Amino acid sequence: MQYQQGLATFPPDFLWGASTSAYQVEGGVEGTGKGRSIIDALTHPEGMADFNVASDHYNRFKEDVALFKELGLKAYRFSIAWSRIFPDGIGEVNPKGVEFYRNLIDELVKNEIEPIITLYHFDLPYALQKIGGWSSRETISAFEAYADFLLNLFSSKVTYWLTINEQNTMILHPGAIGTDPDYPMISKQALNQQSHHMFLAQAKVYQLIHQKYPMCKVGPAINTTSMYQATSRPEDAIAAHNWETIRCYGFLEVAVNGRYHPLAWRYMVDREIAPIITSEDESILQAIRPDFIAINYYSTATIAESKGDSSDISARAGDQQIMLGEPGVYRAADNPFLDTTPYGWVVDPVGLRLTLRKVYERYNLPILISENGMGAPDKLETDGRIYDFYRISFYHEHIKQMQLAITDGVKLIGYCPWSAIDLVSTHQGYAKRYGFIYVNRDDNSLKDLRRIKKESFFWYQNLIRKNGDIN
Ligand code: BGP
Repeated sequence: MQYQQGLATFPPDFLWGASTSAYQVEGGVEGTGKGRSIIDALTHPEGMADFNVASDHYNRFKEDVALFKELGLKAYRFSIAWSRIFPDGIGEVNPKGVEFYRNLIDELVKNEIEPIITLYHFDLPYALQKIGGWSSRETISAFEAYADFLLNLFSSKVTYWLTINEQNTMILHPGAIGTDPDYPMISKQALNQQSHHMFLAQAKVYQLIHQKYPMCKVGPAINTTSMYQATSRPEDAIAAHNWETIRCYGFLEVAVNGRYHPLAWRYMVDREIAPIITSEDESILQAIRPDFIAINYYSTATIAESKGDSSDISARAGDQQIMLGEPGVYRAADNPFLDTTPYGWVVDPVGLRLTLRKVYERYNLPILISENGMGAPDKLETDGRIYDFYRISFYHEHIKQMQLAITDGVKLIGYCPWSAIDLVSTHQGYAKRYGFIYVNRDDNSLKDLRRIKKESFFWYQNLIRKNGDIN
């Protein structure tokens, strides 16, 4: 739709922010009282950064927050490392961990940056994994106790709480991110059972927040996108709808409305991979809705009808954004109208507008974009600068589409691009950078970990100053 009366402007309290996650940015793994997480147990290919030092944010958070302030951030979305608080996932507390997050939050508040906390971003405590991880219902109560502990400490300073980052990525692509030590030996039914337990844990935290901490707001953070049909053949449209439902709305529907999406459920039952659900579970899921929805949006995908055999599975390497196909469900296709990043992720700003419309019309809840960004092998030039104009153009186009989505009627409350500062990618090392702030290290050497503002830093700073007035 084209608008005759001009575009809506971003609301005055719009949360211009940026994101990170604990294990990808903090470091501080040894000598800090932190327990091991499943991420600490991963092995890394030779020559690729591990997460031990990451961007050393654990030791340099004050300097980083000062840079966030200079950038003009109104919000900073970060995650708390569960095993930094409870080294064993439950029970004894690590006081140094509490102190670290208390200091970080105080520093943010002092600088008038709204802290947005993700409770759990891929890094389950290893001690819980040893007793079954998300396959065990014990993890549900451990998560609730962990959330209660943090809310008790920080609810007066932190309004926005995200429960679980990208549950759909953990369930559908556990191999890519390394979030399930049993993969590939784990069945799809077991993964869906884990997912069900995550939904329950999340619903318990919604309830906890609404009953005990009513000044706070809570929401899920699902990786959400739109699937295009490869041609106007109706069969392609069905395939695109199949995969969009199974990958995105199958998760959002439970997280928001507390019910399994009928198509996603049928897909699981047919393949004998559905979770076991009790009637008590159903009432827990249905008891309460979140206050807002956070979405992580990077790319769209294009989908054709399945041929029903193994030729549906693409030979390329898949990950959370690169679809592979599934016989009887969908086949991945290329989109001749869209470019990709150097890492093969489709760049589609208009798809963001479409996705925002779809999420809002379905759920009628405020939306926070909790991730969106472009991974690229940025280069520090001899003049000491990083000319990431491709990232500026990526953000420019996406923000234009956000403004259109707001004009369409979507209630968008904030934008937290990935990432505030360079950090370690989930599975592609340090060369794949996302930050507004460059960190002087690479996969093979920690160098001096110096912080350097990229061109995109100055661009975003100016954009925030003008409250997103892009034209
Ligand atoms: C999301 C994750 C993030 C982040 C981002 C970029 O799926 O929530 O943790 O890393 O993707 O992905 P990557 O690091 O794989 O490039």
